[in-house]
Amino acid sequence: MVTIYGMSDSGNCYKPRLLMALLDKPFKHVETSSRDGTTRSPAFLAKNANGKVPLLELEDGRFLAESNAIQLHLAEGTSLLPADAYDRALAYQWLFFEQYSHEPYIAVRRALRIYPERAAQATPERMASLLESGNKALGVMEAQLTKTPFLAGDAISVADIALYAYTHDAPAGGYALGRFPGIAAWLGRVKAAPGFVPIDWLP
Ligand SMILES: N[C@@H](CCC(=O)N[C@@H](CS)C(=O)NCC(=O)O)C(=O)O
Repeated sequence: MVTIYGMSDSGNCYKPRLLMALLDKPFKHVETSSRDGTTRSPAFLAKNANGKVPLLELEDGRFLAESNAIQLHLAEGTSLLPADAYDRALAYQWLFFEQYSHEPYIAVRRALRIYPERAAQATPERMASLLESGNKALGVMEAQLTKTPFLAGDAISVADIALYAYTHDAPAGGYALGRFPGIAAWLGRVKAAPGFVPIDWLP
C-alpha cells in the first residue's frame, strides 16, 4: 500500500486523498504538518528536500513530491487521466494553470485568513492583490465551465481534482463564488462523483 504524508486541512494534500478515494484504492495517511515544524524536521527533509507536503511513498520506498505529479502517477492507466494525447495535454494545461495562476492566490489568501500565525502577513495591499488575481483565475475557470461539464472535457479528471482542492473552499479566502454560476454547478458535479470525499476525510 502507498503512503501519503500530508496535512489534513491543506488543499494540496487533499488532491491525492480525493484521487485515491475516487479510484477506490487504499492508502496510508501520515499526518505531517507545516504548522508544527514537522515538514522542516531532518527526518522529513531526508524524504523530501523541499520540505513540503503532500509526499507520496511508494511500496518500494521511493518518494514523489508535488501534488500534481503525485496525481499523474497515481492516475496512470485510469479514467482520471485521458488516454488521448491532446485530451491528456489539456488536463496538464489545467494542472499547470492551478499551480501558477490559481493556487498562489486562492490558497494563499485562504491561509492568510484562517491561520492565526499568518495574520501579520495579511497586509491590505497584499489581500487586495490576491483577491484580484484569484478572481481572474476563477474567471478563467468559469469561461471553460460554461462550455464543458468538467475542465478537460466531458469527464472528471486530475484537472478537476487539482482545481476543486482550493476552489471549493475559496469563500474561506474571501472569494464570492456566487459570481461564478458555472463554477458553482461544477463543484456540485465533482461532489456527486462516485467515491467523493470531503477535505477532512482521512482513511
Ligand atoms: N507545489 C506544491 C506545494 C506544496 C505546499 O506548498 N505544501 C505546503 C502545505 S499546503 C507545505 O508543505 N508547506 C510547508 C512549508 O512551506 O514549510 C504542491 O503542489 O505539492
